[in-house]
Amino acid sequence: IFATVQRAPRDPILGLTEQFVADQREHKVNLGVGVYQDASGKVPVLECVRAADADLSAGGKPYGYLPIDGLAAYDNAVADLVFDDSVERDRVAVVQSLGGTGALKVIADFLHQTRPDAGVLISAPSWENHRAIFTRAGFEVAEYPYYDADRRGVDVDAMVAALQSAEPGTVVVLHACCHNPTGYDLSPADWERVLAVVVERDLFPILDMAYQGFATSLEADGAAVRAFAAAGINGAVTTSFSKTFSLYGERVGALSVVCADADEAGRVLSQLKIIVRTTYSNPPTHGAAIVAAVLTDPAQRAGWESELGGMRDRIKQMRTALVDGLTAAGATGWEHITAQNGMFSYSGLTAEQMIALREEHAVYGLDSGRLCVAALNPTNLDRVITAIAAVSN
Ligand code: PLP
Ligand code: TYF
Repeated sequence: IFATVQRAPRDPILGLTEQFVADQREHKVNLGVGVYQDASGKVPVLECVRAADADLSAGGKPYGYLPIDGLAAYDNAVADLVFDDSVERDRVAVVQSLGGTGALKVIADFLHQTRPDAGVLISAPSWENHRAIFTRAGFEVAEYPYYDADRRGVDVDAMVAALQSAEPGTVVVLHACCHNPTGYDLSPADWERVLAVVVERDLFPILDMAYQGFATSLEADGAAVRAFAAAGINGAVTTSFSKTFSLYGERVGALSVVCADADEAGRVLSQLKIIVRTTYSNPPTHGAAIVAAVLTDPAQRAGWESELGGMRDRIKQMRTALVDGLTAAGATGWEHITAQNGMFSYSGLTAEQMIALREEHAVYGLDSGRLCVAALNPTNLDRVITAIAAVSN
């Protein structure tokens, strides 16, 4: 029956990790996949997570099914974190999701059910899974201009012009902060322009928020989301706690859909629940229980903010150290690396140079030039500097 099934290409990012694992060279460095590692090269277990996990285990609660839309305490805590008081809670339909990816899948299916003819726009470039998820849900996916390689930044004029000419109802996927893959974010003034054109053209924004707190602070990184909500715009927010709680494999995320009023939110939630029920029935218990416990306990929440700040500061230190090291090695023109936010850096290296990094120096990054600077540490930094200096001279 499966004789005609063709072999699918590997995920470009996760496939690279497979290649990295198979590499026998001792000093190999993986700057491919977006996973934060601490100064000793380990994926951290946050103290707040360790404490909440211990409390949960000691409580000996059984692992029953959660409701279809997830743990109520979790959904409420997420709504508070994401929106604060920018919108009435009863206007927002929230479902716990399987990471940020799961939230994107649920909103993609829901939008395709309700507005199958809408177009979907993602940034050029974007996280590859954005295109894949919306294509698989049945949409035509196109791009709006975003990254300007010559100016090393965002071409916001071109972006706004593209949104200006989009059909009303077009779904626009925006990166709320820490753009993946480039690291270049919109400024507050840029966001105002984007918000204005979303209102004017009646577009449906999805703010994908996978890195809240990795750029500046929880508060500042969430400002665009709160501004959209406060402007009364119907839209969605997809939250991931994979990175911000270092809970990658627990699959903790949420979808929040901002509706016109409480009645509409109730109707939307009822449809989202059908999608969940027919896809995976209900979400897993443990990760969401941990996040809910931390977010709702003031001391634990303060502890989380401080640990999140620690991850953010360490990434910024590594960016600075990388630029300083490259400059000291005689390579010039790397300052853009410290102007970027989050875990990723569009280095500006060409595909050829990235292949040379991999083949000659065992330093793994994406062919697009994207490096995960959150995987740099004092031990691998010099190797990476030497390798980049070598391929860029
Ligand atoms: N959205 C963006 C922009 C991402 O970079 C990621 C990265 O993993 C996700 C969503 C998905 O996150 P998760 O691993 O929680 O599914
Ligand atoms: O961009 C990244 O590296 C992260 C991790 O299919 C990731 O977002 C990469 C690919 C993928 C799922 C997660």
